Amino acid sequence: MLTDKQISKLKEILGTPIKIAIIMHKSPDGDAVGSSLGMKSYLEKFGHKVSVLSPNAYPEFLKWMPGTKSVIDFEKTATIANQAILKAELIIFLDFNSLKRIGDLEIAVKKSKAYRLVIDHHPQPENFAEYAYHNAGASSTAELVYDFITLLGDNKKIHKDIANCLYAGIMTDTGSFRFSSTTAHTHEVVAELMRHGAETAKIHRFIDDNNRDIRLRLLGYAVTEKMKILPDFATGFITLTQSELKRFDYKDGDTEGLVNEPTSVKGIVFSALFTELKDGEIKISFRSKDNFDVNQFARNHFNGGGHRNAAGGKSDLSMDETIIRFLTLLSDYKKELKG
Ligand SMILES: [Mn+2]
Repeated sequence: MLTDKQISKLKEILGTPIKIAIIMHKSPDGDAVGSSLGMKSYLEKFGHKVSVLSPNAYPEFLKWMPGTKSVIDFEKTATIANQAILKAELIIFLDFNSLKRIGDLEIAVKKSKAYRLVIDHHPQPENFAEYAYHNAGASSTAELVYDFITLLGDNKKIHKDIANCLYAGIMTDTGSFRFSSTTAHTHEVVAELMRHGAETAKIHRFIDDNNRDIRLRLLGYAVTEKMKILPDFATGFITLTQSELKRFDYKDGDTEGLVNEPTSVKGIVFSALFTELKDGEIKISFRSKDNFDVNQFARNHFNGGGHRNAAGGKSDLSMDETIIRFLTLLSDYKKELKG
């Protein structure tokens, strides 16, 4: 959390127009993009020159957000991205807590002499910014960006564009207010965002009802043909190989939310989605209910991390080997899973 002294200093830094770089994590999700573009709209009200940087592309269903066209994709334009970082007087890191999550953008960040502010809600933060507004109990980074703007005394400056972006971040990170991370405060923030013009029904439509039909067929295939339910371990999982993804014309973001499906089966508390990337690496998403800690599970066994009930990891083994390893681990965790 920020001390009063730090808040005054941040107000002083932001007191005159400066150059600011906002950095999102790799494969940014709704919270990362919503927080970043909401923050950009807010800061631009004060005449700051704000660049938003992403390590790689982000899904089509988030491209309705105001400011989306200005996002600099490091994978496409590395030089422009690096220049934006080196010119910045303040770098803001949103929705991650380890520089590992920004790939090679880290190189320019390490060279930069700028002030650094991180706003995030992931557990076990690394210490890489002198200003850290961190709360692992927050539903989303977007909720924290709202709190941060309030902390600076600028609540009244929130307008429709900011409200829409922050609402999208909160809504996507809470699974539309279903996950246990959703608090009374989350709903209070959302109420405030609505008062400031957030167009909630429209945003749900943009995000939820924006499928290509082939995407829906991929999800149907994954659930019908590929989902395994293991009642003895209160676990469900889905695997998708490259050739299966290709068959359904896979685009970034197409499997968003799929990992939640097994947890909708009665009695299932742990779910995993294994996706084979183009380079053969297996990307894994984990979800859980109640006390089963997937952040710890991902950290311990799959080189990843995240939140207690939502985390990610990876495996360099083949898909089959990865699944054998996963099933072996399930036996070790049987007591916890069934407890
Ligand atoms: Mn988040």
